Amino acid sequence: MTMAYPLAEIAKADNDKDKFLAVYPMLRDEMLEHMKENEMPDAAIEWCKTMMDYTVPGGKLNRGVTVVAVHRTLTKANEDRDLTDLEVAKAAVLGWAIEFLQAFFLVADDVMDASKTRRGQPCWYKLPHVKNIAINDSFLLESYVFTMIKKHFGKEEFYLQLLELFLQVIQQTEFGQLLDLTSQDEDAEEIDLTKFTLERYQKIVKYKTAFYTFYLPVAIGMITSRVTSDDAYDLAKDICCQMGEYFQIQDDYLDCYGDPSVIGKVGTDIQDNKCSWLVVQALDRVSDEQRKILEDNYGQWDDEKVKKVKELYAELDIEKIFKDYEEQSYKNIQEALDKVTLMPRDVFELLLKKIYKRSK
Ligand code: DMA
Ligand code: MG
Ligand code: MG
Ligand code: MG
Repeated sequence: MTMAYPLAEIAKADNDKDKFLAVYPMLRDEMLEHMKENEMPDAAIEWCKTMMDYTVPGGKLNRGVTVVAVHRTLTKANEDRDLTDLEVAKAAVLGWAIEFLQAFFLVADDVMDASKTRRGQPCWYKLPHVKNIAINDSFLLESYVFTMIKKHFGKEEFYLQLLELFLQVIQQTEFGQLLDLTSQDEDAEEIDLTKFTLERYQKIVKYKTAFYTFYLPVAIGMITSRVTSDDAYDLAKDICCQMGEYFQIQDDYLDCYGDPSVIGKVGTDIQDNKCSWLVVQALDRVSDEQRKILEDNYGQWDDEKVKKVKELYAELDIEKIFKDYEEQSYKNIQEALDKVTLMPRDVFELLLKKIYKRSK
């Protein structure tokens, strides 16, 4: 069964984020109701309620809110009108589908990356009563995505298009996570720095981040706004991949230089032996002795060794290299947007504004 959309709350809220948030309790309760219909006992339902509240709504919600914003921008451009509260509610359901998807990826990502905190609290798998159950919880979060899409969009003519988009983006993200997790041989005695190339880096981030973070919310907004031109989707993909690369480079920068109390997580990329943008840039500039420092200290859970890597980054002025990159990348994306005629530029501009010089 589906519940009533919280239209009064949506009408009352004066910004998209609050309108978006108003839809969460309905969706969560629908998922719990769905479990009841599947003979799940109260304790299982209670577990999932706690799990969803812990892992789903506590982030920046940029991806989810973007679905509403894109749908609004395209409706304004095509029909010269604002969205009704019902249209906002339905777009918000798809926005939440992305946020549930993101929670699925992050719960699993934190296990795989051995992270400690996320969104200012211990990672879900870190809770003593959760541990490995988090793996199944991540699968459940993914399954809810499809339950909510079917409930709310199962009768739309674009239902199959939506499903295929989600399935494709999930697979792309998992391909990216595969590359991210296998960029070093776990059993090797020494690390192989020759594997940390810019080409490899670009492929990892396009797949693990760009598709689900940028292309997915934009493409959903396009589908719900009945955009049918393949060229428009290709163009959106191209620009979203550029923005996604920029966004993940910021994430890698913040992993090392961000304030944990602001980003809500403690960095682990150096310890995890990640093919981070920072190490790729460092390798481009090191002397033979400096390269040796990286070989001896990168990829180990040892605070002294992490410190040595960070000292090397400071010597190479990686922070400045990032700041220059950030300016250049922003300019490049602006130039790409100048050429956009197939779609209203605002669709992408609003995404870019949200991430430029972000500190979290
Ligand atoms: C994020 O990579 C990608 C996915 C698909 C979750 P990451 O491990 O750098 O993310 P975070 O820094 O948030 O752990
Ligand atoms: Mg991670
Ligand atoms: Mg990761
Ligand atoms: Mg990261």
